[in-house]
Amino acid sequence: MISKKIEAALNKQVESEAISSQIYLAMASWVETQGLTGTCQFLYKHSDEERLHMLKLIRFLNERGRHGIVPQVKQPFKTFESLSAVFRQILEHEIHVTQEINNIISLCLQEKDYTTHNFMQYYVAEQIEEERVAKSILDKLNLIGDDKGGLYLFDRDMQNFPLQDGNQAEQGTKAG
Ligand code: OFO
Repeated sequence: MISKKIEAALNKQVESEAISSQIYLAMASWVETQGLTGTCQFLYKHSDEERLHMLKLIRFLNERGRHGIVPQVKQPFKTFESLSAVFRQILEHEIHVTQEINNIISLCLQEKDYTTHNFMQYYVAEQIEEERVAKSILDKLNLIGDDKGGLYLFDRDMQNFPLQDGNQAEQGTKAG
């Protein structure tokens, strides 16, 4: 069984993943209203992926004799300044989430909880990937600037942007 301290930290992370899912969902919805049908697909899928991150934590807590709590989440932003602003916000958000994951990792070491430490490696790898993806998309948008033709092609490519396999997260603790 994991300690109360680790339980609290993981439940805080459950909340953070729920917030991430809502943020991506709000972005997807706004982007869709702007006619960017490829980019909205990417963001809807990413919202689902964040939900799976949350679910994986809940299942792990329950399997380890504790209780995963479904949090109340406040409403995210409804509108955004621009597509670049969306991805700037995503990058900042993911850097913040990486810090949260790192804090859990150091708590695991403090508590000598090597099982949770091992489980959390999935999140460490995810954060490297998410920061990389956000940064590379932002770089592309910076290159495109105000070029409408470039934006059209960007949006078309985003439809098939490869995201991490959602099934991996769906497998509960097995992938951890
Ligand atoms: Fe859950 O990875 Fe983003 O926030």
